[in-house]
Amino acid sequence: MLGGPGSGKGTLCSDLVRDHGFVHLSAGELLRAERDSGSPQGDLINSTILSGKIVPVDITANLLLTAMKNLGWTQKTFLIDGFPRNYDNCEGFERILGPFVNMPFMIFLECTKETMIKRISKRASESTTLRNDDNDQVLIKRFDTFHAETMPVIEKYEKEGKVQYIDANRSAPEVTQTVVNILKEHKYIQ
Ligand code: UP5
Ligand code: MG
Repeated sequence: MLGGPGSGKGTLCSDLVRDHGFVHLSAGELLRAERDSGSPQGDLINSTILSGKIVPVDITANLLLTAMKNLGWTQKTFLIDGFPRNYDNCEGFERILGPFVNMPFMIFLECTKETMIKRISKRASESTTLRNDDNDQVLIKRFDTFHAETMPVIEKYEKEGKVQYIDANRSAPEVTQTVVNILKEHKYIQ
């Protein structure tokens, strides 16, 4: 699942896990958990997140690989949320996860910047556990990185015929239903 900050990746994945038993792996959540665990990589992860940049792929891909192994991966279909998000990530995806993981397609949540800003502002004002990147200064950088580095990834997978475009400006149930229909077509849901 890819999409800009606040496009609804996490919300969509939670709905699909609740209703259809997939396993959700958010690359951002894994990075935040690694940072908060006291890992030696914690400072690098935190400074990268605060600059709105993208963490070196060896860190992220290995966190995903370990999480999949720990969850008993051979039996599961995983929803990978927020990865790969630049060309470096794509190379590492192939090198580190490629031998084990088949990625049949990418769901791209297309959303206007205005909607994404509104959603993140609302989340920041309501959340009891505020993310340290949910503020205006970092958000500008997250949008810059999304346009400069993640959009080319979408274009790369588009050329391979692997992108499913979803209008993510709609309500969460509408977005989820559209994706459920796609997953049914591909036989990931009966
Ligand atoms: N909401 C959601 N859908 C809605 C809908 N359809 N209608 C109305 N409201 C909706 O949603 C955001 C908010 O909007 C929520 O309050 C929700 O209720 C509401 P959410 O589902 O959380 O959106 P999401 O797309 O997951 O937004 P998020 O902020 O998590 O996206 P980012 O891509 O910015 O964050 P992520 O955690 O993926 O990455 C954070 C940082 O980690 C990156 O900037 C980067 O520095 C680093 N990172 C890497 O370096 N490498 C990686 O591989 C991944 C992350
Ligand atoms: Mg998220």
